[in-house]
Amino acid sequence: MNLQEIVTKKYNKSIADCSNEEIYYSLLDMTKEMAGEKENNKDKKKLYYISAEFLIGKLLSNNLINLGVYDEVKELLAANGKDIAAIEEVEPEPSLGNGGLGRLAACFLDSIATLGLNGDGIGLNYHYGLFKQVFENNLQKETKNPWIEEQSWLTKTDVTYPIQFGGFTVTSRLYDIDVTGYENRTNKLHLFDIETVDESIVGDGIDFDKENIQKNLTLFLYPDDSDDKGRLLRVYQQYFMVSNGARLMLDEAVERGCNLHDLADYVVVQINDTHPSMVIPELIRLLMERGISMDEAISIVSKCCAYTNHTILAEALEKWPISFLEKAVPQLMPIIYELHNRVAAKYDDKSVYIIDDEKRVHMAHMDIHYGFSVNGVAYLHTEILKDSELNNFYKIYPEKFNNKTNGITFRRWLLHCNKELTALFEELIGSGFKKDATELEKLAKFVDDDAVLDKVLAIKKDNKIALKNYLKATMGIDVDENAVFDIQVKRLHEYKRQQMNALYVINKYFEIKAGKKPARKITAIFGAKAAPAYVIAKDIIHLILCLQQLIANDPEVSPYLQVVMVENYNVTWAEKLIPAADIHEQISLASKEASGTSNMKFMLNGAVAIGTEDGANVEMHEFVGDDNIYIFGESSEEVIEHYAKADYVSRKYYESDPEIKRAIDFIVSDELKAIGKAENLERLYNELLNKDWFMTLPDWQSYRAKKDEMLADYEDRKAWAKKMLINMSKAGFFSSDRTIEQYNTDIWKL
Ligand code: 26Q
Repeated sequence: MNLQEIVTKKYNKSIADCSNEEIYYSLLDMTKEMAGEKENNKDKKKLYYISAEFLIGKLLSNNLINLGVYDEVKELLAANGKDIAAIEEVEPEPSLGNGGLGRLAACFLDSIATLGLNGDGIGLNYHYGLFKQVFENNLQKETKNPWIEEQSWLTKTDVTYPIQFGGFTVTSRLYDIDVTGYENRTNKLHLFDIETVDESIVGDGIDFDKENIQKNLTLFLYPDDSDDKGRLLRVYQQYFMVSNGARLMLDEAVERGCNLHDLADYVVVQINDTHPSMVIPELIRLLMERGISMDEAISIVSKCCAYTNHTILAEALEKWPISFLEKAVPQLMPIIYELHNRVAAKYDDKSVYIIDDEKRVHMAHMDIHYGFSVNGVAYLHTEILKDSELNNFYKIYPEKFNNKTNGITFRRWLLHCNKELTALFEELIGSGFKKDATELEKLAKFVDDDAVLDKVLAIKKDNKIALKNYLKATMGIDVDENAVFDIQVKRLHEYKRQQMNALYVINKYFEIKAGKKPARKITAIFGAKAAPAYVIAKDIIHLILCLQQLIANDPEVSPYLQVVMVENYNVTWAEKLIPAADIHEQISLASKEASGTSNMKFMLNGAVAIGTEDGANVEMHEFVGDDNIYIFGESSEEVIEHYAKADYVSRKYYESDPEIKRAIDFIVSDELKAIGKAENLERLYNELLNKDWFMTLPDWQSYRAKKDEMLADYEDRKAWAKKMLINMSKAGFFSSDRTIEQYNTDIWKL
């Protein structure tokens, strides 16, 4: 049915008479119907990308683009007096992920379908996505973030499984979301749920009874931290996900003719960090239940499972106490003991054991021993895994280790979010880049074409104006499109060093006060959620919000400097912010950011990076050369050495550098305390002065100098436009289509 037919059937109205909501629900039906017609799941071998997070974002426009009907729908709506952008606003964002890892999973599903590969996602149907962030008195508050309405992208299936936990059993229910490929097949995102979840146990905030598993199992996506009760619930969630996933894989394989002994010819499982690692013992258990010996089951599963590591932060490597697993999933423990014993019998080195002396199960160790592939997510990250973090494993299994540098889907991060730039590319190099992103290299031949450079600058300006209007409409904030938009958006974490950017702002504030005015107004834009229990991260947000208020109210400074922290940064915000950026901040402490993916999105949209040699920045730097990216700071080797020697003392930098001292002292100044809370500001001040675990101060002067150089270069508009064009022309490598092709060639072999 076409849109008019659906609208007539559903509401018995004309399109013109419908509300935006009615149009949205009708488009939802239309899209689902079109996606369903493209379904195509006949190949023998199938990939399951299993992940606790899929940060899919709004789906309407993306699906319309992928199904090839976006322009048609937009024109039809316009002819009936409707604006597609207003209809997009109606869709709630499914925020089923924390950040990079979850968004990566969503980009990968898009590319898997676009490349026509037989691969589905498996995850959980969280009723509340990542908490909604609200600012109150310059502090972050968290509220629940529902996204499931009466009509949504979810399709209820008749697949249900009994899932056993220690002492009780729950009944699952599978819901599917269509994953439309760009002009190709439709795959599925399988999200498991239980019917007894009770949304009424949550008040306005995000607190709830963590012990009633029947009522809370899939209620919330975990923000990346929690107390012990929360951690136990997380184990229940993880097992629920993998047990359902494993049953689905086996059932589907059998349906395709598999006899289970040859499972590895039918199934490959990509384990997205350690959150789904229990899929390994669960698959073994289920195979044994179906009559296969333990030896053989272990051997089969080891040929099916591949593991991706997304972090080297020690605190993020999951280690579950045996007591948790005994309580939640006792049936897995005999298998985990057996997997451990086989390792212990073979190797003396306790650092590669699955169970440690403190009776904790190291999930990553299980993945590495009993999976056939281990990959990092950028060149540098994989090298660090091999050389240090996982070196003891690399020595045992060199052949398992491989790199898969992350990528992003250009459908969402160019075609959808930057239509004007997409149109310019098409005019210049044709539309081949939509299917083969490396064709963007053809843009390089226009670096000396003034007319093209002018167009690139004009499009950037238009996008800045669009962001200006959106900021005004949503937050009541005025920005000036002639300012340089310097943007840092990502989760708030000390290693990502938003605090360093804030110290730059403070220093600029002092310079302006002293009469040293920048050539052009600088608008420093931040967007970040802090984990609810991450105290220092919340203090950094507080500092940024206090600076925003202080500077806005200072007529001496505000013509030259502005701070904007957007509330509730999410995928929807990213789609507005990234096309409008002049400068993007990728300033993590070298060695700590596994890859980063916003760096790729900004690059593709013609922003220029200031960054450390970290994560995928290293590869970006190689592609664009020294003149088109601003690199500063200590190298990952130097940083790793500081940690090894434990020789970093932040106070030394504070005492020997008057600029640093002035900036840090300002955090606890009377001016800021008059706006903010002394307790938070003092805690942050003390942290920087006495600890600074992520080494902000040693990199600060080189950061300041590099950013000043960058801002000066920005004034040569033509030279800057060239940098933009070169960045865009080199972004093709960072398409997730390339990443997925590499996963398939090296790991999945579909
Ligand atoms: C841990 C324990 C309990 C609950 C939650 C978690 C948890 C949740 C999310 C731990 C980690 C995450 C997310 C990690 C993540 O997003 N990592 C990022 O992955 C990106 C994709 O590979 C990289 O680009 C980033 O560099 C990396 O930080």
